[in-house]
Parts: sequence; C-alpha cells; structure tokens
Amino acid sequence: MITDKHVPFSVDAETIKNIISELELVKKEKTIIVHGGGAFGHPIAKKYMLNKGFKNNDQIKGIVETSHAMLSLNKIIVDMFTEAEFPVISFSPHDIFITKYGRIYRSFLQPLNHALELGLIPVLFGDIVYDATQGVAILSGDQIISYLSMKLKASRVILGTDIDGIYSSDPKIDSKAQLIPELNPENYRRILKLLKSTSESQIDVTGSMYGKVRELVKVAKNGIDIYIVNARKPGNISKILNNAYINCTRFKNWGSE
Ligand code: IP8
Repeated sequence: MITDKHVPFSVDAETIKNIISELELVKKEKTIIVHGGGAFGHPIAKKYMLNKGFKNNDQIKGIVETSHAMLSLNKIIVDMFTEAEFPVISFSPHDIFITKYGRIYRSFLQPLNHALELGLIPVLFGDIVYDATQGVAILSGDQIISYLSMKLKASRVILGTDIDGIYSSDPKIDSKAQLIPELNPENYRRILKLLKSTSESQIDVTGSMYGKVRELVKVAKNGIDIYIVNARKPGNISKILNNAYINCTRFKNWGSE
C-alpha cells in the first residue's frame, strides 16, 4: 500500500507522508510501526521461491537481494519519519526472530523493549528470516504485528491497507463487493473461507488479506482492538486514533479468552 506492487521498487511517497502526519497523535505514546514488503520484497521472494524455504544454492542470490530490498524500503520510510522528527529506530526482523516452518518460535525482544522504554518508536518490516526447519522463510509484517501485539500486550492494532477493509469479494475487480464492517466470533470462519479462495494472488507471497485476517484473529482473541483501514484515504488513521467513525473493518466483540 505504501508501494505499488505492480511497479518494482516504487514508493507512494504521498501516502507515506500522509500516514506520518496522522501518526503525529501517537508520536509520544508507546508505538511500533511495521511495514510490509510491497514492490520491494514480494517480486524477488517470489522469483526465488523463498517462501518455500531453502532448496538450492541459486536462492542465495535471492536471499541477499530480498534482504537488501527490504532494508532499502525500510531506510526510505525511516528517513521520512526522521525528517518529520519522529524518534524512530529500525529493527531488522532477521536479527531478532527465528521461525520454524515459517512461524516465529524464538525472538530476542530485549533491545526492542529497551527502545520502547526510552521513548523510541521501533520500525520493523516483513523480512527474509532464518528458519530452523526450512533454512529460510518469508516472515510477513502481519505475523510480526500479531506476535508483538500479543507479546507486548498492545491496546490497539491499526492495519493500513489500500481498500476500506475486508470485503465480501475483491473490490478491485468486483463492483458488487461489500465492505464487512465488523469481524466477530460469529462471522470470521465464513469470511476467512471467502478470503482464502481469493488469496491466490500473483505477487503477494504471504497471503494478502487472507493472511492478514488469519493473523489478526489470534490477536482479537486476546481482547486487543483491531481496525483494518484504508490508509490511502487522508484522515482515516487520525479518525481511528480519535475514536471517530470511518468506513473500515473492526474486530468486535471478541473479549479475551
Ligand atoms: O508484505 C513480506 O512482508 P509482507 C516481506 O508483510 C517480503 O507480507 C520479504 C516479501
């Protein structure tokens, strides 16, 4: 969403700037920012089939290129936040997480906790990481969000995307697609099924909206408020931060287990 996945290495500077200005409201709160791979990570990860793990030495080049691309995107974002005088500090997921079959099973969060205590805002990203069973894995920003928000007991997760939330079908190709304003324990299984059938995207190696919702359901079960919002629409993030109503998908009525 902060890039155009169809144009390699493109950034949507206007959207990023807008998000930064709206996050002004939480500049002094404990906040973590996580961004995805977009037009930087996904095409390379797909080309070298890195989401399938380490299969042959040809993938070494892909690992290097993916990591390099993600660090470049992260630098662009961190630079823009720094320019706006946010106390941001970058954390490379491949240095603090290890996965097993693509799922985080070890993390080293002491430095990140320390940064938060100091009043810094950590910026993480979807990354190529070491995997104990398959050599490497693509760790999505969504899984990082889900893991960190539960581990650090977040009060709220706002997931920015380029559509208004979860839809009954792909709103980019189906004009009859309907926004689902609320995801709750009653409707989520049906909606996950719907999303799964449309997740076979050409470019995204981590499952698009289906992947996001699957991760976020776990977070919701922990009683954490979640909003999937269109971050390309100016005003949306600040309205959510001010508890105002917008067209989006809220995860409601989950309580905590
Ligand atoms: O865009 C994937 O992160 P995501 C990162 O959050 C790479 O799924 C390297 C493709």
